[in-house]
Amino acid sequence: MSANPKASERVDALREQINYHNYRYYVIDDPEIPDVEYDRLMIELRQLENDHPKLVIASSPTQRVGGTPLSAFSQVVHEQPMLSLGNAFSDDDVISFDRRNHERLGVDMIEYVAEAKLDGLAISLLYENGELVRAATRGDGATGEDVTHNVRTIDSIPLLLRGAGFPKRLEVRGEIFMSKEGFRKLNRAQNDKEEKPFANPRNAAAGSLRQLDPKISAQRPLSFYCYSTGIVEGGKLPDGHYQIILALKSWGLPVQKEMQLLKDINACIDFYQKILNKRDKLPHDIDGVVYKVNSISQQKDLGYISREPRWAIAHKFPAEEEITKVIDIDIQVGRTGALTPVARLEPVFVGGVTVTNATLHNESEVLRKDVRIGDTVIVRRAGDVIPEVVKVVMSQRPKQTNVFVMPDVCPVCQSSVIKEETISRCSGGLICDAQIKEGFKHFVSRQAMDIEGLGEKLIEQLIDRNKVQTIADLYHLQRDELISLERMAEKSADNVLAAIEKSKSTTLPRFLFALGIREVGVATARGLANYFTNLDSLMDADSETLIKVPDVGPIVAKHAYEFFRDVRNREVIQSLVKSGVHWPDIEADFQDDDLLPLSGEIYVLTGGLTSMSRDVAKEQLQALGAKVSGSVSAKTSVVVAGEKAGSKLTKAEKLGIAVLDESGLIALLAKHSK
Ligand code: D41
Repeated sequence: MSANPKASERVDALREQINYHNYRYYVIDDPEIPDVEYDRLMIELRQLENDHPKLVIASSPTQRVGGTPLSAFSQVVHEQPMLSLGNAFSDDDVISFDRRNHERLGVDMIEYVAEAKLDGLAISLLYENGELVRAATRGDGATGEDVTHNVRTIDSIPLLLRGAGFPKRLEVRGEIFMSKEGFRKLNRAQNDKEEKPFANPRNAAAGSLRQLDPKISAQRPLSFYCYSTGIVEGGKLPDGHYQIILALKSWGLPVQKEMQLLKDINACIDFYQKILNKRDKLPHDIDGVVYKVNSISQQKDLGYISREPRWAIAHKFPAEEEITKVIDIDIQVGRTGALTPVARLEPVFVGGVTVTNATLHNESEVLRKDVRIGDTVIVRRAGDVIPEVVKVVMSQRPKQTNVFVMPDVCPVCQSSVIKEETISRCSGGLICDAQIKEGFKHFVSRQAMDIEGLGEKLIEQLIDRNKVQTIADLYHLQRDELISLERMAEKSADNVLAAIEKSKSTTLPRFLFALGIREVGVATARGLANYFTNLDSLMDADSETLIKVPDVGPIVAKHAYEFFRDVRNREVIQSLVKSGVHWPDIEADFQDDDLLPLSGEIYVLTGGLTSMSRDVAKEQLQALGAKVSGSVSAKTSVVVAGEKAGSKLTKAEKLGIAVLDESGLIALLAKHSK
């Protein structure tokens, strides 16, 4: 008894359109309409449902966030147990898995599906007549918790399946996870609210799913990919895991991109390498690759053993976090005198390498984490990053331990230590051996003078035996002085001398970088070189002039200015030049694309500006080195949103991209228009 047939028709049409656009967005990753248009559809639907409450149904896209918070989760007994996965830790384990399958099946060829193993939580979604009726966690595999109210808030999970042909009762299984970006954003928000941050995306996803109040879950950036099925009644699925996944996708369920049908186990191992190489670049954490026998009849023949299917295995990646013990806490002195506490660890295999040290960053970090000698700690090494201590396992702390204290004198030269905010710095300067050694290492490094063969050990010997005092002395080294050193054959001595000779022919940016002026990295060195074009004008520049260099602020200007006022530094430079270190002249050139203040940034302009035309804004941004693009993507650095900014702004907010309003733009242009 629909009071208003017109409204009812429109409501149906809107729901259909919204579901269709969700599918385009979340499943096939090819949105057809801008976000504002989508928002308009949702607003219209909400309005109509408000005006005609009788038309509201549970599967309406407006009904994702349900009523009142629960007081507890109810239990769900899985009609079909949710199995777990056996693990393989090496190629050999994988090959044995394949051999066992061949033996049991008695076939020549076995096709596998390989898919990235998402690091989230396994979930079961039950669809009845195409409608999501229940979502449950895996729990112990036999019994889980009913989290329907929270799962409904995950936008990528369809409340209604698309099309026809799906079984009347269909249980879809998959993984709920949080993207790395979503995790960072959530933790920033936790931080702003002075609430405890989550340790990793997996914990954040778990915590979000276990909220009793769906309004909170709804604000958490959760995602979902499906990877298998459970109950299937009143319909049939294809005889192939891959084909089933494609069918699920056609019904509107999201499927990950990192999934392939492969002809044999060798192709699986290749796939593993490929995924391992892109692990860091993926938008979400994964902890391995899963291989599954594709044929469902072969899966049935292979069967299960102790709740693990014989037809599937997880090929694990090296763990990025491991547990080990802190043997000692050392203090390292850097080139600029900064003292860095470093944990000496019992060797542990993590992230694919054996780790014996992990940085503790600075005093306040050590105290915040309360790391002590003797502690058991979690160390993390992800990708190429330096290993770090994540946290202490407090329950394993031995009885007698001491709180870490930062020394008040430099452990190398005994000069006093000065605190600058979080950084403790040795005041020894040129009398501190550690700083001198680090300065030499920096001078010879690849991006600086690039002197090959002059390694750490050699530098230490040269300094300890007084063969060199300053970097300029490197250019006066004699062949017999080098040969007299430990482990220095004549041939290597000649190679080192040749490398030193070769380094004399350099460039001004390299030379400036090599000097090791505080805060002057490769890019700043290039900026200084291009601005002043020759060393003399730079050495004589005052702070006001230095600040005019793109990318140079008051701090860098101060460091550079002070560096060149120091007579000792001027002497070293003079001596280097006298020894023959030289570089070609630089032509004044401010157009070098890498040097401009907004180089490498991608701006998008949207909405109307009142103080200038969009074209002028575009020109000015380009003049500062920015690229100006017409569409927002994950690569966009900043969106400038004028009046009535629409879908681009919405998208920027969704992607967590920085947004500037008109006054922000004006301030930005003013700041760089020196
Ligand atoms: O990505 C995953 N985390 C993932 C987990 C996956 N891609 N496939 C999986 N397949 C299964 C079987 C073979 C049992 C259907 C799984 C899991 N299981 C699983 N996740 C947690 C326990 C088991």
